[in-house]
Amino acid sequence: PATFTHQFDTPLYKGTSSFNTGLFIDGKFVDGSNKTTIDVFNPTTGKLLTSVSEGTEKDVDLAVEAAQKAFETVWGLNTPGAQRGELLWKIAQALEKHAEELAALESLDNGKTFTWALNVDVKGTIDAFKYFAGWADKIHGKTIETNETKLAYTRNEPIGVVGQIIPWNFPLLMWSWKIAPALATGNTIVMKCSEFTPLSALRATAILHEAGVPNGVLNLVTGYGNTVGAAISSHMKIDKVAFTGSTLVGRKIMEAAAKSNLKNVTLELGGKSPNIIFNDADLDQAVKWASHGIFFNHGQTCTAGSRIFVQSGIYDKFLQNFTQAAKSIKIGSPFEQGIDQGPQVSQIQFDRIMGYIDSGKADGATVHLGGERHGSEGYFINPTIFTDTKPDMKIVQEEIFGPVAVVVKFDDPADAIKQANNTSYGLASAIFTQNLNLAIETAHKLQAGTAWINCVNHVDVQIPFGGYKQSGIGREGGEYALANYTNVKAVHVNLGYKI
Ligand code: TXE
Repeated sequence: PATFTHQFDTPLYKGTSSFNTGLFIDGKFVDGSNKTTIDVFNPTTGKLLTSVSEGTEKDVDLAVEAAQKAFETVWGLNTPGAQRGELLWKIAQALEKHAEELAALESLDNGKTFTWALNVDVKGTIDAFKYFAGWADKIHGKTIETNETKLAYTRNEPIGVVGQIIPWNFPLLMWSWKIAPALATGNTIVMKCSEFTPLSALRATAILHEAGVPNGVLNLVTGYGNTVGAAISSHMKIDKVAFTGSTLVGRKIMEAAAKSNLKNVTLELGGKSPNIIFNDADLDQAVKWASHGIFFNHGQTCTAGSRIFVQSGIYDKFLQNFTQAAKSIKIGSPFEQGIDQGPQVSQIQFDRIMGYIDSGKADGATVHLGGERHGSEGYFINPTIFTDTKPDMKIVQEEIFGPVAVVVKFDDPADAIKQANNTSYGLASAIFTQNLNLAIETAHKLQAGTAWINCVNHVDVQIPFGGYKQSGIGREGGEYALANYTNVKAVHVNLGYKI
């Protein structure tokens, strides 16, 4: 397979990255069985960057075979948890050595700023391996009392070969949030990264191999969703699939799982997260967080605080300051000093977001700020604020996944909660107030897997993360993630009961 070499000569990072762009199966980079490739574009310029191997259903079969062999020989119950933990810690250290290179690849391929890529994506990736390294030798069952003639206990056993399908908005971070808990619990992996952003996963997979991950334990099949993704979710020898992406595809994955071998499914899907700002909020902080909530990662965050409900007493002042904050966002090349926002990830996403902006205009909402592309090259969109919306408008109901906020005025807290819950999603929510009772009462009434009080988009790997309603099934992060990758076996030992 081909090698991709890129010389970075930018204000923020200088260095060379060179790695194989094949599929990674059984410890080796190989061509796809059809020898075809997928073009990868630079979102900052819209120009072709490179191409990577395109996997097929047959390649998924080969990866599953390798993963199964590894599970039965070198991984799973053959390797004690402490040893798996040690390897995860070594992986974290190896990734740390390549932190800047990985951040640069992420910026090049995804368009996020180098600084954020380094401090959020790569740091979060390293944190994930360190955190789950600690769990690897603490995966305990229980002993359960029934009566004196029985000893009953449980074991949390690895599932076996797991399939993992990830998106393009946090390519490396989602890769690590899937891989680290699966390895800690002793599973072997067939991973598919997004066809839009395969570079950091390819480089990081090679780094993991060098750090000592045995052949077949981690396999990466780059490819399209309707071929490789579909083959993973309908594979008869994959007993679990974990997915992050759109609700639409999440549905397809559950369907494929149901129609094949009823594999265990966990889903991290979209969101339309409410951000409720009460009259007594610290205005300056609320404005800064709200801006981070929607504009961080160019709005391409599943937890983005895209619906901002502001109580009438501070509505005007909030809108004025929030508009100022949005206007001060510096847009440009992700590798320039002082840039806050790079391009959207792809032409498709750019078009989708512009389509939502047009629908907001057509439905009669007011474009308070932005609403247009930025510059003439690449996929840049100016931070956009809509006001005067109605609850059933598409821009209020659907996930836009771009730098587009909807600001809504409210009087009564009960009405804000009702509007906040008026969505098919339930991923995250945020509340700004200095009244602790109001904050907690509101947090408990919101139908969402996360309630942030006086902050937004503040994710840590130690804390469970996942959705209510159509935002997903299962929790990643924290101890909760371990359940995604283990089967519970109950063992009954008869100590003398006779029949
Ligand atoms: O996602 P897809 P897309 C949302 C966001 C965005 C929209 C569309 O609203 O605008 O989804 O993005 C693989 N079987 N999110 O179309 O298609 C695909 O190859 C199996 C929110 O890019 O869901 C990729 O690896 N897999 C989200 C992965 O699914 C399939 C992050 C995600 O891509 C498949 C991304 C199939 N039939 C988008 N079809 C979040 N929760 O953060 C595609 N895939």
